Amino acid sequence: MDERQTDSVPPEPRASARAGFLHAAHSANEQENRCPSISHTAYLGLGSNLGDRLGSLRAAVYALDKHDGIRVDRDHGVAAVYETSPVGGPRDQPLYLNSAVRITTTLDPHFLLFSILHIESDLGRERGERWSARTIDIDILLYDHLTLDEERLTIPHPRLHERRFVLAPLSDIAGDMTHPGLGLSIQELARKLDVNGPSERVVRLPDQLLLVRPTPPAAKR
Ligand code: A4P
Ligand code: MG
Repeated sequence: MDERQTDSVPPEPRASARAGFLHAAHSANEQENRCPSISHTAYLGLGSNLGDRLGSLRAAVYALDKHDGIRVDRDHGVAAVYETSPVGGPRDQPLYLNSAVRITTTLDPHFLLFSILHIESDLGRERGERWSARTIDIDILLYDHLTLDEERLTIPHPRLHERRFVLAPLSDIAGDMTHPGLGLSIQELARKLDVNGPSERVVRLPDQLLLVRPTPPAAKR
């Protein structure tokens, strides 16, 4: 069955104060930022360790795919879900679910981040202490072969290569991609971390868990 045919539809993203800084920067030339004729490939990391973790990851995939200028590569671009122990932040946080998706997008990196912040806000993301528990976190891991180092946006994600909870799902869908700053493939970075890195828990759950439509809030018990 094509899961897209079911009738659950999360609400449209709403503006958030957090996204305001980007909105101000982009509202004036929104059309140019959408670059309708140019398509880019980006990889996004997804994480959740609060509430209905799997439901939040599914809702994020659904919202991304439904967003203007973003398409999730549902055939070959959705990683497995991994249950991972929290890295950094307050003690005694719940375990995370992490995954990653490949998107094609006509949005430039700044407008993509702006859109992601909207989606996170719409899915109940609240920001507290750094690296504290969250309903949903969506990070831009890679965007074409771009490198960007700005106050509000760094691409590739600056800690991508240090984290098994990022590299494990990213290896599923971008193992051969070269990290533009480090010159090693994602698989090579993952192997390096396996040998030298910290031993955080990363357990792979079955494939395709993310392609199930999210349950609409009204239908939840
Ligand atoms: N920002 C800069 N570059 C990017 C980028 N490439 N993608 C800025 C997305 N955002 C980027 O992010 C803070 C700000 O980073 C954004 O407003 C944007 O302007 P945030 O989502 O508010 O907060 P965060 O995610 O807590 O910050 P940070 O520093 O990006 O955290 P990390 O490095 O993503 O780590 N353990 C497990 N097991 N699984 C996890 O998913 N996640 C974190 C967060 C810590 N420990 C974890 C996990
Ligand atoms: Mg984040």
